[in-house]
This record gives sequence, C-alpha cells and structure tokens, in this order.
Amino acid sequence: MAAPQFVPFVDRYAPKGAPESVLAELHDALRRRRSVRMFSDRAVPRELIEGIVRVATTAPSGANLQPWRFVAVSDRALKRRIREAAEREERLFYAQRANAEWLADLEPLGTDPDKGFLEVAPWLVAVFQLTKRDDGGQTYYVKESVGLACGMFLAAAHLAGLATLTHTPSPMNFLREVLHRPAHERPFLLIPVGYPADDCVVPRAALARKPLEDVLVFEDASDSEPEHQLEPR
Ligand code: IYR
Repeated sequence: MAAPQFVPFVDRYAPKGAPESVLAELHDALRRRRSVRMFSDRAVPRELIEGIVRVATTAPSGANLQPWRFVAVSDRALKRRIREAAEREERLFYAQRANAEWLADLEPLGTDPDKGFLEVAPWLVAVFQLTKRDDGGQTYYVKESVGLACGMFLAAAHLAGLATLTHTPSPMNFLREVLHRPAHERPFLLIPVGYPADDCVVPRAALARKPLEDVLVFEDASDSEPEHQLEPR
C-alpha cells in the first residue's frame, strides 16, 4: 500500500472579482446555454475539442481514477454510421419503447427520430464510462464521475462559444461497435459540438428554470416543530 503524501495547498485559484459578481457573470453566461439540434457545418478546430476535454478532465472522480474516455469523431463516414444507428434506435423509441407519459413530456421539445445533426455537427464526442480500469482494476462512482466531467465539458464548450447537445439514443451500445471500444467501456453520452446554424431555433419550453425556492432548501438545526404542524388548525 502506498502511504499518503501531502503537499501544501498553495496553488489556489484566485477569483477574478467579488464572489457575487463572479457568480452573477457565470450565471448570465450559463443560463444562456441551450441544447442545440440545428448545427452549422462550420468547422471547429481539433485544438478546441482538446481544450474542452482538458477542462472536463479536471472533474473529481471516484478515487481519482478518472473513469472516462472521450472519443472525438469528425470523419464524415463515421458520423453517418453513428447517425444511421442512432436513428434506428430512435425510430423504435418513438414508435414503441417510450410510453405515453414520456412522449407527452417530450412534445414541447419537438424532438423526433430524425437525427440529421449527427452528420452536420463538425464533431461528435462520444463519452464512455470505464466500468473497469484499463488494467482491469475496479472503478468507483463511475456514473457520478463521468456525469461531473460531462457537466464541465458542456460548460467549457459553452464558455468557448460552442453549442452542444446531450444526446442519448437508447440503447447506445452501437457506439461501442462503431467506435471499436473495448468491452469495459460503456457508452454514457453522445455530445455533438459545433456552432448553431444561422437559422437555429430552440424550443421555448426548455428555457424555463424552476425558481430557487423550489430547488434550494436551507435546513437549519432549530428545534421548532416541522412546518406542517405550524400551520393554523
Ligand atoms: N433520445 C430521444 C428522446 C429524448 C429523450 C429525452 I428524456 C430528451 O430530453 C430528449 C429526447 C431523442 O433524442 O430524440
């Protein structure tokens, strides 16, 4: 067993302003991220994909094992194969697999089995979970880790002026075959990356965010009665 070694935490990030203004600015930037399904074919240099993935890999992960693989595809033929396979699954999803409630929830988004964007976007980044280490050892909290890295990926791309979509054709096993990934890599997310088309539209419905009161609870240790017992009877 390797004994832990500690070093002074001196390489600390220095915020570029007061925390309130830093957060307001970040919120103003990220609240304007939209999932885009209408991409321009404008090229994105490979270096930008590298930069985005470099940011994503700063995510924390179970035992710092970084159980992710990012497979970036710009090749036309490969993108076409991915589109064809994804559309095969999506046709089944919309025709049979999704139940009525799911289809109703998707209605405001206007999605359908046509995934033309998978060929138009200059890059498709397929993210895989490593269910085992490359050396066969265990990995931990894989979904949590890869999910965190993907969140950072989306934020990084957005802050670099690029549009993304979190696409999850289900099931996604075809990605493993098309991209020649080994058995211990499980598809997690397919992220088209590019610029929005000039005539890009996005669904109005997907703008709304729940108010903070609905998602944030400050629970203190007061010994007062639970709230429902404080209501007048
Ligand atoms: N994967 C399908 C359906 C879909 C499901 C959810 I949940 C979404 O938020 C959006 C779409 C598709 O991509 O069309």
